[in-house]
Amino acid sequence: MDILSTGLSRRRFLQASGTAGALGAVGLGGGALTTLREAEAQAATTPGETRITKNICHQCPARCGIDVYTTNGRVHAIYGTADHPISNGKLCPKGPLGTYILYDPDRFKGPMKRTNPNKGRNEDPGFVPISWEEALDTVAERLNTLRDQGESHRFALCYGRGWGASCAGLQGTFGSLYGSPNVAIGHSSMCSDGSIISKKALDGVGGYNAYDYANANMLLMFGVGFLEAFRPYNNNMQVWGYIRGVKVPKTRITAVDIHINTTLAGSDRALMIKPGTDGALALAIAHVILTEGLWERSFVGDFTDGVNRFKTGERVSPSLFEEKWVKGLVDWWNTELKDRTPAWAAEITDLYERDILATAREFGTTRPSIALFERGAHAHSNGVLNGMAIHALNALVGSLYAKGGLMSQMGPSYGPMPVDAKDFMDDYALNGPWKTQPRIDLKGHKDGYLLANNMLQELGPNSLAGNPYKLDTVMFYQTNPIWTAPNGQVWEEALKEVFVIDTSPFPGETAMFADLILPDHTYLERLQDAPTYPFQGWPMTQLRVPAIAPLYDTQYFGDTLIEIGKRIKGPMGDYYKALDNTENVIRHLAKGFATDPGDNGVNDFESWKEKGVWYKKPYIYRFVDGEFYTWDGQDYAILMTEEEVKESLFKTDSGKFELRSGWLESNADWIARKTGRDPRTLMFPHWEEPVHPGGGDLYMVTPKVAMHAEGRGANIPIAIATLQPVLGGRKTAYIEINPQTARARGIANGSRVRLSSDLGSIEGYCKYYEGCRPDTIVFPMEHGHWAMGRWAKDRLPGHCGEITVNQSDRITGQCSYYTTKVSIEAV
Ligand SMILES: Nc1nc2c(c(=O)[nH]1)N[C@H]1C(S)=C(S)[C@@H](COP(=O)(O)OP(=O)(O)OC[C@H]3O[C@@H](n4cnc5c(=O)[nH]c(N)nc54)[C@H](O)[C@@H]3O)O[C@H]1N2
Ligand SMILES: Nc1nc2c(c(=O)[nH]1)N[C@H]1C(S)=C(S)[C@@H](COP(=O)(O)OP(=O)(O)OC[C@H]3O[C@@H](n4cnc5c(=O)[nH]c(N)nc54)[C@H](O)[C@@H]3O)O[C@H]1N2
Ligand code: SF4
Ligand SMILES: [Mo]
Repeated sequence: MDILSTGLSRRRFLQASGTAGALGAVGLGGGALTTLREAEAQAATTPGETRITKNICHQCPARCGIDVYTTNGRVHAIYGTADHPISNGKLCPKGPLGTYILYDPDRFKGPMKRTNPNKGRNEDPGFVPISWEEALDTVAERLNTLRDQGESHRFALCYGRGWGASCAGLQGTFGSLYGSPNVAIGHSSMCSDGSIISKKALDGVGGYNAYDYANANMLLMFGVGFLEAFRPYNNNMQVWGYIRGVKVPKTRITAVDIHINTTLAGSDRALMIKPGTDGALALAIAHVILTEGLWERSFVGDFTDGVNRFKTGERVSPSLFEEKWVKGLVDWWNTELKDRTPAWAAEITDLYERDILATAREFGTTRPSIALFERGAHAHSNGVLNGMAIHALNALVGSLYAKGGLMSQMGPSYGPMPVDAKDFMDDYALNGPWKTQPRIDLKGHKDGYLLANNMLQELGPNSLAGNPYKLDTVMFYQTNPIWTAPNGQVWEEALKEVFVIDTSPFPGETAMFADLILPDHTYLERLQDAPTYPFQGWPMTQLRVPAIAPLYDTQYFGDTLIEIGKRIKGPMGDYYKALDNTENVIRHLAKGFATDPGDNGVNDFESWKEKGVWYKKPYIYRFVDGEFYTWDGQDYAILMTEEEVKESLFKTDSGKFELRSGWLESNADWIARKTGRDPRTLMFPHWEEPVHPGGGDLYMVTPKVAMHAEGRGANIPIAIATLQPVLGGRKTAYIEINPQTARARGIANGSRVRLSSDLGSIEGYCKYYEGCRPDTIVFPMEHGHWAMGRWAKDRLPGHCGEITVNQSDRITGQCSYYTTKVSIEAV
């Protein structure tokens, strides 16, 4: 299709080049305050004057604070905000590229409807511009009709990168007022739920951790792109410079991965593990820590007589060990750990026994030390078990809530919403037929994924199969599953038979299947709140302040949702009329700062706008010498009771770190049925062979690299050209292949190859790389678009998602992206 003809019709062009007044008149959805804001931004751009507005980079979840420079109505530079705790005046190489996103010539210029009823990769959607009024009325009419028919559950709202209370935060309320279990379904299971949920099994918290790297003396990383991706990427690089260059003693780092990336290259010890086997390594490390008596007694406890009875292969009587803040250590030893020697793990992981032993001794004897893991370790069929085994190491060395250890992230002191949704529930919302419907993705369902948070990757396949039912209307916010879900081809079929609404400003693959386009502002044009992703534990929240008035006839997604809400019949409509618009919501959130001003003086909406960030140090909880304390304003001096620890820190039934997971144990029947695991041992971190579907003979791993911006950066030519600085990928991204593997298949360095799995084939170019395991091929995603703009589409290599099998961890729901096996041949 011709993106330009659909994106910038003559009518849109006229609208776009109109005055601020015309924009205000066209943008019916925004409401009075939004128009005021637009006028304010416009007025500020007096000729010759440079205005700096605060914003948050949108390209990855690091959420770096940025200063946006606007002169003569044009944004021309983006720098890191100097007094922002994450960016500290610095950005990663992607940060300054935000102008390419704002001025992307392929952006949607306003709301549009599809005129071609056929959907497919080669079908031009035939988008024609419509007014916001018509667009919003169309959506509301569909939703009101579904509700009248008692079929409101057939409306789903899917989202990816939600930012805060004024966008993703509004969705859950929309679902409960309207009456759909499918509002909203997040992409967390396609992202990193494997991390959140495997930790929850042990500590009950259920969130990403915050880390005190600056005070740690050892980091043990499993499948973490610390210098490529791990959040917050920009700050990781800064802290790396400190802990490896300035700090005395230098923080020791062991990194475990399947290829030598920047992180491994910069570490003291690089362990090139067989994919999917990190759990075996972690179990062996735990074995050594116990047999050699290296555990932290002030956290774990000790044998009552102080004599260590953890001897390889020998059972221990639980009565001899007095546990402190852990539960189930001896049971874990007896059922699993006693035989998990380094020699055993060496066989499974393809690592040297001596390296495993040395890693274990170093980790066990260095305090404070942190074991961290992310998608490399948990995006496998056995991911929950790998994650649990790794997280358990933090308990063994007493790192939870310790100085130089890990914490959980605190939320900001937001004020309440303008009105309470509970006052606007009608009988349908409270008791309608939707209440008995399962979620389309079978999250929380015994036939699906009982314990998962979300299962977005199942939505397309389930709707297509009509199991549990077919969807009628699906709306997307910041997610593009036709391209980012595994085996997205199934989504293409599914979305052919559903009314699709996309809110993306960009012509992504999912947008090409849309019936309605309700384009969002880009991040430099919108007012939006964004609390931090886990960082250093203390609360922080940020604001995107529009740098300029919207270039086109777009509308912030949060306002689009409110405007749809206003058009739903009954009290729900009244709720959204009372909310009015997102600026009103954000102003109410900021009221919370009045009684809890930030360290930088932010105490209301205006000061938040000026500084861009509200934060409050220090983190208030700390583990010291066997007890937990809270901050009294001067020191960690207030001793916490066991009840308080249970309430705030270990949210398990026992209030302890459960090496024998009570949560898994209470679901043992279901887990045993669904996974075939032994009901007597499934509650412990234990070893299980990963399942590798796909039918090939090589593992395929598709990691993130520094210039990769999830599925959102592909239409920035400079980012794509520098995506692979080491391998030299310029117009392409090379598939890394070990020379030995390539030669055995007659594949020359740099040549064109075909990768195949049971799902099909894609082509690309490969490059010999000694730093890649011989049994594994690696290539970064972000390539292989067939839409998304002129620079993104129709270029090699093909898209790895097309040959990635949709297989998920049954407990965490984590999509096992790094588990498919493929074959490779020269073409
Ligand atoms: N630059 C950049 N940063 C980002 C993002 C981005 O798009 N670009 N996206 C953000 C998002 S949404 C996320 S979820 C995070 C993800 O952050 P990470 O999970 O840290 O990143 P990934 O690249 O998914 O995977 C990390 C590493 O796991 C390795 N790996 C694969 N299989 C295995 C295995 O079996 N064992 C081991 N030990 N390693 C393995 C990969 O080679 C890769 O180096 O990054 C965030 N940060
Ligand atoms: N093969 C493979 N696939 C993967 C991964 C992998 O490692 N390998 N990683 C996975 C991970 S960790 C993640 S998090 C997911 C991410 O996958 P998705 O949830 O699909 O997220 P994005 O790729 O960021 O897609 C964002 C969508 O939002 C649109 N968009 C961009 N900017 C804006 C905006 O300002 N407003 C609005 N409303 N929309 C916008 C884009 O056009 C695009 O359609 O991908 C997963 N897919
Ligand atoms: S680390 Fe992420 S948020 Fe920060 S500048 Fe880079 S892309 Fe933007
Ligand atoms: Mo992610």
